[in-house]
Amino acid sequence: KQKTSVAVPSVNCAEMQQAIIDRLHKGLGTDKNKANNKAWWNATCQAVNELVFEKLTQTHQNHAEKDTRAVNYLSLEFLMGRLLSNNLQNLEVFDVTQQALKALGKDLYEICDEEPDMALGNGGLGRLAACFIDSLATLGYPAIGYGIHYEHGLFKQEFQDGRQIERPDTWREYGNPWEICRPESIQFVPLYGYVETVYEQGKGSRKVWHAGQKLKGVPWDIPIVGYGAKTVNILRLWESRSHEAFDWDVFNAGGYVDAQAEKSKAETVSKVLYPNDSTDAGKELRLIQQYFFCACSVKDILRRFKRANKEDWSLLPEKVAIQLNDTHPTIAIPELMRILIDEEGLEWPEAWEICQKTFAYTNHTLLPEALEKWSVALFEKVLPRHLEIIYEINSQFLTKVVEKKWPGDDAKKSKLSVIEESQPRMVRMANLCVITAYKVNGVAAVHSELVKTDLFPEFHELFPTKLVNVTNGVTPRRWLKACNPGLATLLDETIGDDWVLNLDKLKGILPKATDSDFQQRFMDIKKENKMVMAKIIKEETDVEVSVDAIFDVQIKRLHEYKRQQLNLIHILTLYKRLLEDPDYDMIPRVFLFGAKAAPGYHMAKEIIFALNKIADKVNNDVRIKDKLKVVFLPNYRVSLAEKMFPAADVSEQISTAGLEASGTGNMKFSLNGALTIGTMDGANIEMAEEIGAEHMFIFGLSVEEVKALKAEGYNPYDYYYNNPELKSVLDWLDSDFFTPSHPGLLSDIKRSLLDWGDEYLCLADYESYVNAHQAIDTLYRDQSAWAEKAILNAGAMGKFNSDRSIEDYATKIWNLKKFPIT
Ligand code: 26V
Repeated sequence: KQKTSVAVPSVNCAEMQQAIIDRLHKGLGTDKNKANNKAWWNATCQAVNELVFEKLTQTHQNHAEKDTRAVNYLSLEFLMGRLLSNNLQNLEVFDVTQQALKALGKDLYEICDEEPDMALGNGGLGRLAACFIDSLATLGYPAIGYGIHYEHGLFKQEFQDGRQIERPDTWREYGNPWEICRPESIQFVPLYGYVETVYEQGKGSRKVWHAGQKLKGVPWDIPIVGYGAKTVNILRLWESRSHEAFDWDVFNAGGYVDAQAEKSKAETVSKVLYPNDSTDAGKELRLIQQYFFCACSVKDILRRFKRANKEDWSLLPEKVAIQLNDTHPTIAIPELMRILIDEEGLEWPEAWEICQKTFAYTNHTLLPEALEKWSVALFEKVLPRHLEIIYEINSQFLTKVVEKKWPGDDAKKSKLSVIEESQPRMVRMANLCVITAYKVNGVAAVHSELVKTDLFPEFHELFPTKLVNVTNGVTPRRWLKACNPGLATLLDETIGDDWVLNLDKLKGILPKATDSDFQQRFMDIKKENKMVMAKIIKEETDVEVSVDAIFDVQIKRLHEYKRQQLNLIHILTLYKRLLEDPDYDMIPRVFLFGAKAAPGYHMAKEIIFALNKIADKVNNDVRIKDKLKVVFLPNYRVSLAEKMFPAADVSEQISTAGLEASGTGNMKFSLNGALTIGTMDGANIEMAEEIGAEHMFIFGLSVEEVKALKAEGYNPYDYYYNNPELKSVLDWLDSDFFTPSHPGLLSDIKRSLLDWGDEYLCLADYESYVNAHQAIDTLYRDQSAWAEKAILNAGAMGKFNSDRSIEDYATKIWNLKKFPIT
């Protein structure tokens, strides 16, 4: 096949060699004989930056000159992972750099492995933001990502005696070659204090917020290189520092030590990313984080706007779209109101109209415990002026909108109010978002429907065009081209290399699904990826696995609704069958897990512990002749994910129907040729539409069936007593079989599935899940039939790329135009 978009590297091999050597000398003060791999990595990054910065300046000048409409993506999380190999790919200089380093006696893959992950996010929501900014740049949309420059990203996970231990992540300990500090764009952020009403003759009154503290926000810019490197956007991350002028007062009053203490308090604001833990809900520092980053970002947006449009505020919604990634940046809404009214002197109606045309909000979860609420008292203390503004927005909404639609209906008012009249009173952030935003979107078709029917039905009645769907997607640059070079090459040869920019082209491999040569090559690539994974497993856990076994993988945050515990009881089922019948006929299976539990989430940590204990026992049991292995890889993160997706045969997407908003790992697996065992939930449903459900292993209750079962009263004991095999594996958890001489250590898992009600219906779906696994075993025996389905899966993934998601946002929500860089 002809190459369709021949990469023209902007540097040749000799130039790249020279650039790297130069950076070793002139950038790092070392040379090729002294440099360790870290230094080589750093020098390579610096050499890449010479290409990036030029394009960054070009993009910036173009956008500024034409004062183009841009989207501002506000997110507390950007789970970027590593940037070197991605930037090399997107600049189309990966091969040249590989050759250059080889000539210098270095291996590019080893050098890439030196890079610490930029783990400034928890999971799905943060990784989605990272895929989105890649797509925005690739498609040539003017966009800025705004976030926090955390000193410590998501904690590092270690296991001690099978239990999760959290250690600080130190990604930036020795600096970060990708970021550029922009002291010329610092911002100041007020906090605490009180609000004064100032009456002026003939002018009525105005509000003055006398802050009790001020923080300084220092921006760090990370260039985001689009594929093909025409557009280079930025991710702007704010770091908090103390505001010297503020501390100086204390200092002059003789409080040198106090001033230093104030300083370190200010610096704690961007110190650490909160793990998504319900125990963190309502923490003062988290609210300050949110406000700090929103205030810096809104001021930065307005500074750019003012430079181009002077004071014509009515133009703001034409020039600026602000996307709120979940409710975490909601405080940007009252902040924009405050600035327009208190600082720029606009009247309320005009400011409110501008806000309503500027903000859009994405909902990422229906779980009630994840819907953000803040106590009114905390708000009053930290952000007194914002609380006043929220009260005013709410009162106008209740009197002008709700009262008009449902006159005299107090129940409706109390349900829709931004203020929950509970003890203590709470501010509901999602309500504020839905009232203000001009569009609200869910992240997969079924999820967006549930947002309309279950989460916000009254809002949907009030604003029938506001709630929309944008199905998630993943970037094929990182999640196929970079992480699976074997498969990428096969695709290049088969369908041409422009699938990277037009993933619908993957359809081109569908006719090859039954071609035995193609099947063979496809499966050979899978085996090579499994060999790489097997080596990592050996290094990390000292467990030996066979690449002839089925690699069955569940990688995602640990949460009961994601049902790693269902996977666990299925593993016990197989183990028991093997112990009872040594000749039990099954294809050897390796169950792989990667998952972090929120530090305060007891049951999640128990599940990790149980899986580790079961792994110890299973992996060392000679009786089962290596037919079963269980491996829990520690410290699951983006860079490990990049090795696991390409090596998977089976993808576990087994959430209780209705609870996984979308999932994005499901897409990455299928794109890399794994078959899915999954429920009809989130994006699995749309994947089944694209692939054909008969090419997946769909099991379990549907959303409607879950609702019906819960309504009629679910009793897990019904399943326990009716299924002897299920009963025996659950009872096993009470013994000391997995924790010798310590019986009962795994009992909480059994209790949660029986006595505590099995909220996530594991037992209801157990039998159907076990049968689906049996079907996997059967299919795998026919390698050609398996290969055919794997190819049909990968070939059907065109829809699930983040370029399509971004085009949907651009047309359905942002009204954004591409901007060709000249
Ligand atoms: C909640 C909290 C609460 C307190 C502190 C920090 C924190 C951080 C995050 C969250 C909520 C996370 C919601 C989330 O990640 N949702 C996931 O979003 C993915 C992208 O849309 C989607 O694929 C997953 O299905 C969904 O669970």
